[in-house]
Amino acid sequence: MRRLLSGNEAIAQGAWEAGVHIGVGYPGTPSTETLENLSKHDEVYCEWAPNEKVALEVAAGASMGGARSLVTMKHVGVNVAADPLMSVCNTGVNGGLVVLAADDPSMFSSQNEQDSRNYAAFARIPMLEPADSQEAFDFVQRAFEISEEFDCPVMVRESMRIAHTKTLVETGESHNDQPLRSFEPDPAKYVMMPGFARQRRLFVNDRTRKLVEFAENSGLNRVEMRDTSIGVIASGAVYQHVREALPNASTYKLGLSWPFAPQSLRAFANSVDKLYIVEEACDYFAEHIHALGIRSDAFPGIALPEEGELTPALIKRAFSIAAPYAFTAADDLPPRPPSLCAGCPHRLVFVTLRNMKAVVTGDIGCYTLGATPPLGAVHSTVDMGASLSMAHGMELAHVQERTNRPVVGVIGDSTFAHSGITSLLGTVYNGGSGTLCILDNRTTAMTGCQGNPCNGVTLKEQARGLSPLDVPAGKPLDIEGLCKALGVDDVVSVDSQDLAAVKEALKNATDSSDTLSVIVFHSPCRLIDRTRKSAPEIKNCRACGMCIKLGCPAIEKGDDGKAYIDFTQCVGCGQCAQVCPFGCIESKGE
Ligand SMILES: Cc1ncc(C[n+]2csc(CCOP(=O)(O)OP(=O)(O)O)c2C)c(N)n1
Repeated sequence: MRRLLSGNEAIAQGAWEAGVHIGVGYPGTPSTETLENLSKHDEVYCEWAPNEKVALEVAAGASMGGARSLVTMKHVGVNVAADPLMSVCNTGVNGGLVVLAADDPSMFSSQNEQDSRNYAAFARIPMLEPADSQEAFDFVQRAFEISEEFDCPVMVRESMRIAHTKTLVETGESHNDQPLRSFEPDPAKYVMMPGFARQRRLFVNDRTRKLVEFAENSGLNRVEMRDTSIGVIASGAVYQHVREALPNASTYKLGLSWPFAPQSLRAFANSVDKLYIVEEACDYFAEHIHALGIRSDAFPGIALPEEGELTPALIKRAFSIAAPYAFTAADDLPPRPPSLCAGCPHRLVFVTLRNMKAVVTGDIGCYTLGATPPLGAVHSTVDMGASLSMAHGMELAHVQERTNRPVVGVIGDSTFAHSGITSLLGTVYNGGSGTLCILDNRTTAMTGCQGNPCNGVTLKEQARGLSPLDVPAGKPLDIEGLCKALGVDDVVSVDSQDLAAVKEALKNATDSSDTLSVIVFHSPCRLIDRTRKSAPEIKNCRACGMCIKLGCPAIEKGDDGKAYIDFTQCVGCGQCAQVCPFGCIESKGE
């Protein structure tokens, strides 16, 4: 059947047709929809893990037990999963184990730009890199076969352009009902203590030699000879851009980004006059191909940028071909910086922290937007879970005493479950004090409102239509109970839509600077709780600007300096009525 599928949909379809038994991952753009699509199939058990390390370990266990397993994550998730990855590449697999790493060149939705291909070379496991949805579908099936044939996990790498672009795919019709492989205990293979690990290291070296032989004839790389004056090596979406920019050039399209096939690369290099390597945001191919003794030529035109996504226009410029258009936004478009949604339950916490002049170590989620004007309340965002441990580090550097500003760590519920728990434990263990805020909006909002341990809704339940608001009582994590169990004495719960309560809780916590306080702010994300109240009315506005400083997209400042409500965006949350010092904003209630 021919279908129009995104790369993520195609990977889910391919995995299903390959008879995958288990899908596990942690959400992260651009990988998220893969597992969401796979979870719709009754034959496949899927779950969100609290983080990528756990996801990979669950998949590794399932694979060891004989199940074909797919584990999905975004590129930074591979950092979190790197510890098990580097050892599972030694143990090898039983059922096929495929790791999807979704990269985000240009950082459309990420805190850094890194290339997961380096991980495949580092771990010495094959990496397949599709250039369209058909290949995404085909390659994931090949990946399971290669994993089982060579006894190793296999990575599939997609960039955002492949993950989210829809192209035609010839799919099969049916789930391949793979039997579970039998499980035989094998400590020498799976118990990685030094004596066994050394033996497995030899196995990995031997496997690497076999994989290089395989690379030469796998059919995953494709040589396309056209005009031999120019030869280009490229992969993934960049290959498509090369075809568009240089339709007559010969191409060596890498579908297997590790290991390389030295003989066929050399043969291609020798068959063209000039050899160019075109890749985005890193020199991965160049470094490896040059290391094989294959030289490439410098671009005749303007060098390719060292960061960000490539486009056909940029590639044309590198070859001194006039590019008729460039994908840049027109200069006269009004800027539209990201902001928290109207009614977002995170907003009043940041307004209060800003007004208190707190030093805030932030984290990754919608609430990172607490850093943007007019809130401007967040001073760091590094990686998931860092807020709490960095607040402890600030304490060790005596920032509060030296600046006379309270230091506050702020983390979301999903991020707390991901890696905040151990950070908090570290602070408790080492006798730290300070103030930590957990913003529980009942969901993993940033990546599309997935379930997580704090709301308790599972991926399979969500696939059946359950909302994070409908979870049966008792199943969600008791965040306050957990914090107390970790040893935090001062734990309070606050409604984050109640400004007076938010202020009081933050004042109490930061006043007692020698105590460790955790404030758990509760109120559901507006994307899962869609109830709207009538927009409030503004009467006799004095143009003080206090409500404008909320940064709510539903409030505008008119030319007269007064505030106006955009009724199409307002959800009637009442936050603006609470900050108006003159009582000019009247909530209309239900
Ligand atoms: C290691 C890692 N995995 C995944 C992501 C993608 N990601 C960004 S924010 C986020 C979760 C945010 O959820 P939560 O902490 O509940 O905050 P909310 O967005 O709901 O405010 C995720 C999964 C990431 N940035 N880093």
